[in-house]
Amino acid sequence: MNKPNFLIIMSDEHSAQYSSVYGHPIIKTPNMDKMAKKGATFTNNVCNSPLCVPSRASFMTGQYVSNNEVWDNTKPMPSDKITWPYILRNNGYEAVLSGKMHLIGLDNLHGFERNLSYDPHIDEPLPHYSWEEGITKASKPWNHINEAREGTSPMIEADNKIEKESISFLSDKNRHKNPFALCVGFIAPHFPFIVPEKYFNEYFPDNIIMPDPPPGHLNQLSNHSKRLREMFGLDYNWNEIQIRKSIAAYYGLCTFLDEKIGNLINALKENNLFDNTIIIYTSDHGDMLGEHGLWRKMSFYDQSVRVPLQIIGPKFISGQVDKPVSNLDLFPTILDAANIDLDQYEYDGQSLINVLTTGNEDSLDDYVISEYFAHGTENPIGMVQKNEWKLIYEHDKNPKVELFNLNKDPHEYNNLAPNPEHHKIIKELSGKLINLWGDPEKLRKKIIYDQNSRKIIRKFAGTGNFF
Ligand SMILES: [Ca+2]
Repeated sequence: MNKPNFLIIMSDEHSAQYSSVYGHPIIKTPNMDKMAKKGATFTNNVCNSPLCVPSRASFMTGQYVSNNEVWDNTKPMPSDKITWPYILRNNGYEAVLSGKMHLIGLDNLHGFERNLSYDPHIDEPLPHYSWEEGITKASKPWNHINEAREGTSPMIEADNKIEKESISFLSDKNRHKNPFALCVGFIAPHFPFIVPEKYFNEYFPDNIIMPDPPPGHLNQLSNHSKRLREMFGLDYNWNEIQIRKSIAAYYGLCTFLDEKIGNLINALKENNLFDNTIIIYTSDHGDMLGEHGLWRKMSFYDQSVRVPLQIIGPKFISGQVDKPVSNLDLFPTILDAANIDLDQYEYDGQSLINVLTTGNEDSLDDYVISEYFAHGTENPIGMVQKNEWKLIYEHDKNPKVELFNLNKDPHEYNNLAPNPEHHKIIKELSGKLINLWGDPEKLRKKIIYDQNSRKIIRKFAGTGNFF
């Protein structure tokens, strides 16, 4: 008995580096700093796909995108996929969602009993893309930069509601018979770049870091980055004030989010739940915030793919874990923490419980994989990170490869792949990806078939009716 409760917080679009606990010199996230004192901070945690729906499907199932086949933002996850909320419920837990999980289609819950608030992103059916249509060039610049300002938005209101209903749940004294798992999905710091004045004024106009790529860098970007710039209208010379407003609003949204995390943790304490609750904070992917000429995500640069992972538990260590891990590790970690036998389930991740209880990283895998099969590419792309090495591999007749040494080149400006000296590490890391994918060309064809099938289905079912 004595099963722990879970408070699992997943924000939207929060890069690890945009918080004080991960070393940002300006952004104030004092509650994340407090979490770091109480628990474990994973310094190299990545999402399994730098895009909402596939990243979240991997988090829910513990499977790589290439295994669960939730490729992109218009791909519903089949309702018969086993998820950690279903397994917790099958073991006596109450498992509820408050806010965003963005699993589209007819089933938005995938194991959660109910949504205490709502997911504002579910109501916006997203455009469907097919690789066979090629890369379309945006006809105008990305709109969110010109709209950046202080104020409020439906997304701020959604986060306030998500927080309020989560605190009501934690404060409900009638409900504490069974252990619970409350998963809170905040929208912040996802654009629109609009945040109430007190958060905005903390950073605008001068308390920000402007993107400052080295001369010539934007001309040397990878094909993938160039395509993203063209397709989403990111290759535009905005005026500096609007860029400052966008960055200040994002920083402000990080502080706004941090306050809400602090309020949820206080609610646990006030209701005598803190000592028997495991708290997990992560995000589905990050935001480029103008670095490398990019905004939004969809990229394997640090800003887009590395996300926070902080875990507090009654028997867990406090301190840093530096080996790379990924969000699909949370599936076995949550189940393991609830003393559920993992052997009966199929998942790709690894339980983090050993490192959380002993601090010993030796038993962790030494590499992580993240994948991208959605809009803005025409081929499967994957990332493999091991120690200081990050490989980005785009399948093609002649595969396009980038290799970065994250210790010597933390900003990822210097692609080492053309240097023959690195042939061995490139072979080793790309081998891990090919081993997962099998035949990459077959994978590409499978994805295109699925995209084209959904194109026909959407034509007749109507946009947003099924997906
Ligand atoms: Ca997202």
